[in-house]
Amino acid sequence: MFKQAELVKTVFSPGDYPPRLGVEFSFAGRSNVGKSTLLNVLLGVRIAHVSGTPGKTGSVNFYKVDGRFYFVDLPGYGYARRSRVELERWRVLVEDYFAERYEVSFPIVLIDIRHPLQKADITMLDFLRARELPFVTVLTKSDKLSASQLKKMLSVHEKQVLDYGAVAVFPVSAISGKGISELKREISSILGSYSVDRR
Ligand SMILES: Nc1nc2c(ncn2[C@@H]2O[C@H](COP(=O)(O)OP(=O)(O)O)[C@@H](O)[C@H]2O)c(=O)[nH]1
Ligand SMILES: [Mg+2]
Repeated sequence: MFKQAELVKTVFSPGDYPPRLGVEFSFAGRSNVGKSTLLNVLLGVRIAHVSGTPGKTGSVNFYKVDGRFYFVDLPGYGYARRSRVELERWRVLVEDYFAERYEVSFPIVLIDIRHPLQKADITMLDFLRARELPFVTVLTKSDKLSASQLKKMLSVHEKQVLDYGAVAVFPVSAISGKGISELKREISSILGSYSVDRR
């Protein structure tokens, strides 16, 4: 479905963005939630760096997909051992990104399905709700739960994120591939229906 991808820009400072292409999908989540892994699975290539050590990437990475839209990899949040200065850098960069790309950015928020919402998840969800930004939620690592736990956590998360403004929720596993084609279909459908005048 997504055939070709290239990293076109790694942004460390506010304002330094590539030209708009129309809609872009901005992936957000706590560090270690599985963001790089999901990007690689969606794109079918090992393009995003999967890290054993959380909290490494402090940049906004723009992947151009099939020459026509971006997947934007936002810096991960919630890494406990991050300094105040780094946290502030994160906030400034992410706030600037959404201020600059408000009209074109469609957030995809990743949450680890195994755990209830963490403080950092809630900060991100509050941020999106305050800006009235609709978003898609991806619940990662579904392979780590039993069928009954999965059902329970899915309903817990669904209830909360729909309240925050999620338009759809997808439990996925990068290991089994479960939920990936449904997520791809959602992304394609947003691409198809998107108009810059929407907001
Ligand atoms: N079991 C399982 N592990 C996953 C899944 N997605 C990611 N991981 C693992 O979680 C860890 C963090 O993944 P990474 O993609 O680097 O997370 P990021 O920090 O959010 O970019 C790695 O060890 C991945 O192999 C998944 O769906 N299932
Ligand atoms: Mg990563």
